[in-house]
Amino acid sequence: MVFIFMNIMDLLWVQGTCINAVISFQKHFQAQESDVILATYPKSGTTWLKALTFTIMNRSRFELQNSPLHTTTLHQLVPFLEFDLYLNHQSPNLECFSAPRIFATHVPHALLPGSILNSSCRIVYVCRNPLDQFISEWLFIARTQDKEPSDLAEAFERACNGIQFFGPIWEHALCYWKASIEQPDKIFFLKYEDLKEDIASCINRLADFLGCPLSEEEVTQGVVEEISKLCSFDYIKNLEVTKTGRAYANGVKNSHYLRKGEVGDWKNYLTPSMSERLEKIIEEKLAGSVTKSL
Ligand code: PAP
Repeated sequence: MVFIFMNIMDLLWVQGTCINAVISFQKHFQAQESDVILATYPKSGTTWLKALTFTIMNRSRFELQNSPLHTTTLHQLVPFLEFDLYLNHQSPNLECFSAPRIFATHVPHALLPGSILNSSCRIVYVCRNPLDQFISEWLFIARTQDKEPSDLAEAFERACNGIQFFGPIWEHALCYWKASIEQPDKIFFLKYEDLKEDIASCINRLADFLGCPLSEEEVTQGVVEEISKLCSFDYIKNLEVTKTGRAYANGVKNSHYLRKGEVGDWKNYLTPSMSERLEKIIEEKLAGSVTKSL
C-alpha cells in the first residue's frame, strides 16, 4: 500500500503496484473531447459499467448480436489506464483506440490528470454499498490467489480504517459525488444498487449523458431490454470468453470478476455488530451527501 501527499491536508491513496503507472498516467495522458472515463472504486460494478457503456456507445457500429463483447474480454474493450495501459509503459501508444475512446480507472478524483479534468471529456462513476464492496473484494483477493479468504475480522478492521487498495471508499465516492454535483454535464454518478433495481432507467439516463440517447424507434424495438440482457451478469458470466479468458494485463481469470452480482450478500458474512459499525462510519463520513445512496 502506497500513498501520495498532494498537499498538507490531503492524503490520497493508490494501490502500491501501480503508483508509477498513476504518475505516468497523470503526466502523459492526453484526453480527447470525446473520451469517456469510467471511474470506480474496485468491486463496485466496473465490469458491468464497461459492458453497458461499450454497448450503448457502439450500438450504431455493431449490431448487438455481433457485438465484440461476445468474443473479446471487457478488459480489452475498455482497458484500465493505471493497470493495462500505463503499468509497463510511461507513454503507451493509444492510437489503436478509435474515438470515442472508453477507458477505466480506480484513481481518486483528485489524482486524475489535468487533461481529463480540464477537457470536456465525460466521466461516469459507479459506487456500491461499502459492505457489499468489502465482501466482494475480500473474496476476490482469495480467488485470485487460489487460497481460502484471509481472516475476516482483520480484513474488516482494515476496511473500517480506510485501508483498502484505493484508500477509504467513502472519500473516493464523496469526491466524485461532489464533482458530479458541481459539473453534472461532466460527471454522471450511478449506484450499483440502482442498476440492479431499474436497469432500463439507468441505460436510458446513461445513454442521454453519453450523448447517444435511445430513439423512440429503438425503445419501441426493445433495444433497452436487449442491451440490458447482453450486459447482464448471467449472460456475461456464461460467455466462453469469460469462462476461458484472462484480464488484459494482470492475467487474472475473467471469471473471477463475476461472482454473484447481488445486493446484500454481505449479510451472509458480516455479524450484526460488524455491519452496524461500518454503516455508522459510512453514515458519519457521508452525512448529507451520498449517504442515501449507499
Ligand atoms: P473491478 O473493479 O476489479 O474491475 P468490479 O467489476 O467492479 O471489479 O466488481 C466485481 C463485482 O461486480 C462482483 O460482485 P460480487 O463479488 O458481489 O459478485 C461481480 O459479480 C459484479 N458484477 C460483474 N459484472 C456484473 C454484471 N454484469 N451485473 C451485475 N454484477 C456484476
